[in-house]
Amino acid sequence: VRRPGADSERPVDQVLESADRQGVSKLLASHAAAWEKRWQRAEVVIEGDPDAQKALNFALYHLMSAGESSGYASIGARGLTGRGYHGHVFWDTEVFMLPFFMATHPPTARGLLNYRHRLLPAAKAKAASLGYKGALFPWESADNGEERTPKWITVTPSKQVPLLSGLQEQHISADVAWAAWQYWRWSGNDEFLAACGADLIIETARFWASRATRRRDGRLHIAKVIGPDEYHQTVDDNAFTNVLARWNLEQAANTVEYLSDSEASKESLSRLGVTQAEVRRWRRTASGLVDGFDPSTGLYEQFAGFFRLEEILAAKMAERPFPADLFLGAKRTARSQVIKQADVLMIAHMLPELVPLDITAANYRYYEPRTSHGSSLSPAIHALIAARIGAIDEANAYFRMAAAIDLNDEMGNASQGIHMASLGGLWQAAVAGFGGTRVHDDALRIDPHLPGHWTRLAFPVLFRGVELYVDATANSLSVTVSDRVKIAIGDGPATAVSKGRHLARLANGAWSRLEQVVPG
Ligand code: IFM
Repeated sequence: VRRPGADSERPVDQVLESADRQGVSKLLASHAAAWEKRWQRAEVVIEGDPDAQKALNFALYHLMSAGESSGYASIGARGLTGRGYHGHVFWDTEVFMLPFFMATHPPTARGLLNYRHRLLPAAKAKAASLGYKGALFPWESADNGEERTPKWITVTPSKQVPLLSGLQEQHISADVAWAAWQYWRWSGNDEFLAACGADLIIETARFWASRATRRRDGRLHIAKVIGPDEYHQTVDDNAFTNVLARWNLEQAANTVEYLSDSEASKESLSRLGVTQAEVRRWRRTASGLVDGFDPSTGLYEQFAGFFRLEEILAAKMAERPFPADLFLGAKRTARSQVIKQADVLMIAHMLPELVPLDITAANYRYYEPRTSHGSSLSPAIHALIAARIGAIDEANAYFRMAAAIDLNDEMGNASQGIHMASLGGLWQAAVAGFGGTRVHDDALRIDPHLPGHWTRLAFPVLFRGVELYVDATANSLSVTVSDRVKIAIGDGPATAVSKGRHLARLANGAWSRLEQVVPG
């Protein structure tokens, strides 16, 4: 696909001539100035832990290098650094990397979402080819949005096994919808919702509405999927998939209601052909979907039948991370409770408002020892969740594990390129985990929990067009804001603060109110 008006359409010699005219020192100076500007809007400062600082610098450098805002390209699983996965785009981009861009460089986040929006026709064609409505994004996406997951994987020269992710890892559709919704919440940009976000959220909801089937128990089920944990395939009612699908359906209905209130946005609803009957169906489907949650234990069952599998604890098998399927064999692994990566915990990560802290902690305690971290996507999410539930030493150990994936070639495959999702996850572990930032309604909540040896954690974020600089120590929190914005500290209420610097202190485990110390 050619990007209209892009440099790639200008003859190469014209581009070179223009570069030549400017000369090396001018080009270098503008390059350095551009980097300086981006770095200032993103740099995470960690004092007291040079290794963590290095890991964040490494992550930010690669994230910024790989992202661009045209909407014609996205970011492959290995960024621009290697041939692994042939440059294909996975949920890694929307769930692991995009949050970094939303908070530091919204045009890139918007470009990544525009890429999915541009490829909606192919996602609709994929859903239709399987007999469903709406949009099913490809598990592995490239330039034209067709499914690029290989159908077979070669294990030995004489042995090939089918690769089912392209058919079954359907949570990708909800992941894209989640990213669109997150972008809207962070930016508050209604134009985006009307022009792009609504299409992504509604077409994916249409897929789930046609995908769920009613069984004799009267409930709705989603059969034959692969959740984030790829060791278990062709499973029914993966909790992550079902909860995200339910959330996707509800957000589609909420989006329609929100847009119906504004004359300007009604056009997008008529473009999408949404009817009130359809909205009612989304809500009915959402409330009929099973989710595997047992209120008596607080646990989500990862999928139907998971609790009956052989109980093998990855934590007792070997030092993690390790590929459990290579140790146990794929078949035995599939019959066991050993999992590859955060799966149920991804619900708590992506939808924290639906999973209270005690439930998050119960699921962390259950699934963490069963997780081998055979995927690079897993350790950073464990760092983030552990930080959120106050298990700071574990969070710190997981942060280090995530940092080592590329800097120590922990998985032994860095020659195929670096692991972009893990790098986006590291930023999230620092800013959303230890920094405790997340959107809460129309406010930004900040609830820092620093590892004992971190003497300072500071970072900028952009929320609803307002620049914030968060600067935390073990017992103080300074927030400088460029304009009026709503903030909540710890578990306190949201309050609007005006331009300037504000300070809160932690005493006896509770944050004081934010006091303005420097007016704007
Ligand atoms: O998207 C991931 C998946 O979750 C685990 N296997 C590798 C993919 C690409 O990074």
